[in-house]
Amino acid sequence: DNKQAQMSGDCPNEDIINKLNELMELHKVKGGSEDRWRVVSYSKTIRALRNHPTRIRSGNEARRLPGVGEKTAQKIEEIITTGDLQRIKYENTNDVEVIRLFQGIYGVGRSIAFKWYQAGCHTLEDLRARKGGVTLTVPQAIGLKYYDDINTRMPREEARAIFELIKPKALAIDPKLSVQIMGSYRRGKADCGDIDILITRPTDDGETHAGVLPRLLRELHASDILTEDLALPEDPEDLEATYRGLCHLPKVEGSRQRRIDFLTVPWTSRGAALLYYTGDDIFNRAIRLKANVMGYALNQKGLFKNVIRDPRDRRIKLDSGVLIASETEEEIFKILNVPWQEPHERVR
Ligand code: DCP
Ligand code: MG
Ligand code: MN
Repeated sequence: DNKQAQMSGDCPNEDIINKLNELMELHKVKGGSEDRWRVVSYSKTIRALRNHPTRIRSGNEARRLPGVGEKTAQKIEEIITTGDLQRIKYENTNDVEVIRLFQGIYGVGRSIAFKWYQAGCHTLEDLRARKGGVTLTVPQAIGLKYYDDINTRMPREEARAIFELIKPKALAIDPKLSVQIMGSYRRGKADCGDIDILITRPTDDGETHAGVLPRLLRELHASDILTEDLALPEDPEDLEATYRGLCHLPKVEGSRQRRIDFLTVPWTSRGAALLYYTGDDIFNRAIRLKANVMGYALNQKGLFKNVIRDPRDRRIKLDSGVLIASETEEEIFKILNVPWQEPHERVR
């Protein structure tokens, strides 16, 4: 079926999708208002092409797909007949390349990348020389220093090996902790961009995991597993805290620096947290949207009803509503009427 075709990459229109995707990515980097609606338009076309079971043979045929306009149909015609899309070369100017390169630095978004470009930095070496008097925050400087490592995905075996060093150290602090690896690893991916670790603890004995994270971080630094801090928890005593940093396999010659995220949550919100941090991000967007359509709101803390949003800006909550589910993933799926999906099925 289509899903199968999508996963195995033998979609009959894969070459067209790839070219349109390349163009879409360029517009994403540019990020102007025109670019943004182009991104929306190309993503619709790509979705339509993915769902189309047969090979598209002409621009006219493409024009009949849902959401495909005249200009996009012309581009598809060009890809079919020439195997290429000239617009990609036209959009792929030097600034786009450089801004994309800079966005690979931890903590750098489009606007900072653009600012540095304007200041005259066009390569990572320029940034290292602080050309044009640019300034980097401490985390950005670490991101620049380990640019290659951070932008290289690790084999899942390495994520597991690092996790297996960390988990016993956490359990040594408190054997009742729940310590789980999430993100792409939990989805079963063969490679991981980072290691995402969720920590929580049942409270039936009146205890909590308060204070565990700072202790664990200290021990991981002492044992040369953690190498750099990128973002420390705001309030380390809080049950809900996040940490971002770099780690590596200690005592392994030439082991690469890897990104690691820790997240602690109250025991009661573990299901919602697990759901959110398992992803993937597109799955999360879809399930959040489903919740919204049903009049609920879903986030990493739980599923809520009676949320009142500002009609002028739907992102603003006037009333945070009433919590209806957060302890297990299963109950959240159930209330949302979404058939259970194993983590490895939760992919775009
Ligand atoms: N997440 C999300 N939206 C974001 C960022 C993250 O919903 N903008 C959720 C879904 C992700 C999870 O958090 O799966 C972990 O985030 P990561 O950035 O670590 O992404 P993954 O682990 O899925 O992929 P990667 O292998 O690239 O780390
Ligand atoms: Mg991850
Ligand atoms: Mn992560």
